[in-house]
Amino acid sequence: LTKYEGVFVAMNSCYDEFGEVNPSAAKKLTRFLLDKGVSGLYVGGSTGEGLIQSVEERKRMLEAVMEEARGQAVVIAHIGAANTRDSVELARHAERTGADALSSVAPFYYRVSDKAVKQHWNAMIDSTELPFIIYHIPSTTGFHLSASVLQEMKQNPKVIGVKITTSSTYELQQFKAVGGDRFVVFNGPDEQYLAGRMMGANAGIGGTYGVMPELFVALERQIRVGKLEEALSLQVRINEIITRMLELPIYGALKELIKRRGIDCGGVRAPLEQVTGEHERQLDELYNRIMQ
Ligand code: HMN
Repeated sequence: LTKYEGVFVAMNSCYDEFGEVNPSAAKKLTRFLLDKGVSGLYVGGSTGEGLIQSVEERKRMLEAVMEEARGQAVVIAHIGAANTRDSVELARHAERTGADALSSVAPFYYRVSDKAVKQHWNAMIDSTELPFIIYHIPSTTGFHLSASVLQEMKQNPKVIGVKITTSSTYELQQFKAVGGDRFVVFNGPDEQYLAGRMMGANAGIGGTYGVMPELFVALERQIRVGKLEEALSLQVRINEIITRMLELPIYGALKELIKRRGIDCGGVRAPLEQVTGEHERQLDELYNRIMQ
């Protein structure tokens, strides 16, 4: 197994009852995930609410994870922000804290040119010695990464991979073709982990892995030994769960399910939506399906 293969959990952030980052819960969640045998953690991404936290909070969250995970799992720090300056500060902090790699979405809110996007990413890349993983998620950033921009970015040997969150496994395969064998492609949508791996992804980064790490670790294992029918039936089982999760406010539901698994990471930060009492029955059903 090379360093960037298998299941990378897009980790939730943990808050206390006042909504402040809760390092001890974050360490517990880290321990829970590592004990399940995941390959690594992705901190501060979409699921991790990094984009709605202050720079200081993002640092605190990463520090807590590193304290627990150092030397035991690969940690990728998502440092994407709406402005380049914050991302550079987060990049330097991630390097000092011992993260293995950096990753960032494209600039969001303002629609900027390809040239500006490259400058944004290059500023982060140039600020440390760490490897860098592009995070392609056009549905939220509005920036669509083309094969030619990927090709240019890849000229820099520090750019080791791309995480692709679109439903096109054709696009995933095209990115793999641009990147070549040693370039790491991470599958984004958890619903198509198996499909992504078949089309060339080396690994996956996903938010729902965190509430059912056992199922994704088992799925990855079946893929690796070539038992594709078994892998498909696991993916189908996972998708029955995800489909039901998507009927709820997804990030709020993930936090509740983590609570049911024994770690209280608090709720989600506004404007993300909490689950409420009316969702109780659906959450119970989800929990039972996961634990079956
Ligand atoms: C992250 O940065 O949190 C994840 O890597 C993003 C990941 O691809 C998730 N996508 C979004 O949150 C938009 C998926 O895990 C997603 O939640 C899942 O496939 C359910 O649709």
